[in-house]
Amino acid sequence: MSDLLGGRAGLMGKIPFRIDLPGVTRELAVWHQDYRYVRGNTDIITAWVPLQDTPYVRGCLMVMPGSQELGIIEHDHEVLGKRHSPSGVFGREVRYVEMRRGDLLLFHSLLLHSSTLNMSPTVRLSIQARYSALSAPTDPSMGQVIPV
Ligand SMILES: O=C(O)CCC(=O)C(=O)O
Repeated sequence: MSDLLGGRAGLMGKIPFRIDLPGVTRELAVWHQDYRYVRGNTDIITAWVPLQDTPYVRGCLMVMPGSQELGIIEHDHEVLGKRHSPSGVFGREVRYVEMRRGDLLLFHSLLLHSSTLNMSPTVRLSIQARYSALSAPTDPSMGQVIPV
């Protein structure tokens, strides 16, 4: 992590644990950059960890490779009542990131990504840990930053 962040790294104390029940859209994360929610600085890295095999039908993540190069994008569309996504980005390449239990997906806080619906008959569990350079500012809502 320190190599990726170019300095001593810290783990943010807020580590969400997601429980995505089959067919439930309530907590679906529409296309977004984590920076919109995590704030602090733009070089934060998310570690997305599925706790079971997560193929397409169980709601693997979708990403737009290279979209972190676009910088901070306005999330100008309201979706599902309370979430926001950017418009004007949907001409880009999209990849579905199917994962196995034990895999780890690391991505930059400006990378555009989205949930997909859990269409399997079983629950989808995941955690998202976030890392920042200790020297960079972080938002207090993400908790204390613990040196790693
Ligand atoms: O787990 C998901 O479906 C979405 C997670 C996400 O968008 C995130 O970790 O930033």
